[in-house]
Amino acid sequence: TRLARDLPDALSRGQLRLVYQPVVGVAERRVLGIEALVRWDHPVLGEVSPEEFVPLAEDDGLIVPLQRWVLDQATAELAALLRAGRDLQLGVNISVRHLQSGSLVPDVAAALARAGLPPQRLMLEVTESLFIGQPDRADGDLQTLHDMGCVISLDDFGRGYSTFAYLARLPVDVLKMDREFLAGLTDDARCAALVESVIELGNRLSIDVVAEGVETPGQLAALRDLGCRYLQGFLLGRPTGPAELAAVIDAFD
Ligand code: G
Ligand code: G
Ligand code: MN
Ligand code: NA
Repeated sequence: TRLARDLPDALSRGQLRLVYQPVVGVAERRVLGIEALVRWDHPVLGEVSPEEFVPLAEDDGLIVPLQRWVLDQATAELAALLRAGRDLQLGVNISVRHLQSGSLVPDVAAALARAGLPPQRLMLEVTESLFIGQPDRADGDLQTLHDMGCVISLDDFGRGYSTFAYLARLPVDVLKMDREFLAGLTDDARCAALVESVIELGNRLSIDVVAEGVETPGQLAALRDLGCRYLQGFLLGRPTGPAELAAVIDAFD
């Protein structure tokens, strides 16, 4: 396909960029973190979603250089925000292929060193679907990253399966509750009970829970009432380029 053909040059031609979506603390009433989301501005096709090109990169052996670029770019942009006086954590989505390649640990260490960031500033977002199958070296590398001080989050929690087994097996600090949970939150008691259970699970395991996909004031109020402390979604802030990000962050203060 055209996308697969053009992808190898996208990096070298500077066609990739990052946007950032805020994560808001309910008690803190401010932006505590930002999640980096990659975009490809294709010269002919326009903006291409990572849902389309990340799988292509994974099949074509391009995912490691792509993820390295994401790590380097995002840590550099976070360092600039910290220098400008903001206090934030950075979330980066990780590909299991990068983890399995064995180079994620040195690539993360290099990005942090280059940007002059402590590992505690970096949250690595892994998707549970990545771990379907036998425990392997990826588990060990994730543990190493956790031991280094990086924050590990389980992304899209609840969408796949065997989620509880991952919690037993992996060093998870943060659960990002899949936005599917919010669909019926305000009008379906069973849905509210499910969300409450995930928050309770996090409390019992000392794992922070972030609700993803918060779109309405009603959802926000319901989540707050259920004790959810961290929120992300279009209501709190859309993914934004680095130029406008500081204004988005400051608008909460
Ligand atoms: O930002 P958007 O909603 O278009 O993201 C679509 C999907 O792409 C999400 O599942 C998101 O986690 C994933 N994604 C966004 N940025 C990255 C990235 O830098 N690396 C990887 N591996 N996935 C990403
Ligand atoms: O899989 P992951 O959680 O990384 O996916 C992030 C994607 O979710 C981003 O591409 C972002 O555009 C999308 N997203 C973020 N907030 C919302 C929201 O409130 N509603 C919907 N539908 N999508 C969202
Ligand atoms: Mn994510
Ligand atoms: Na998610």
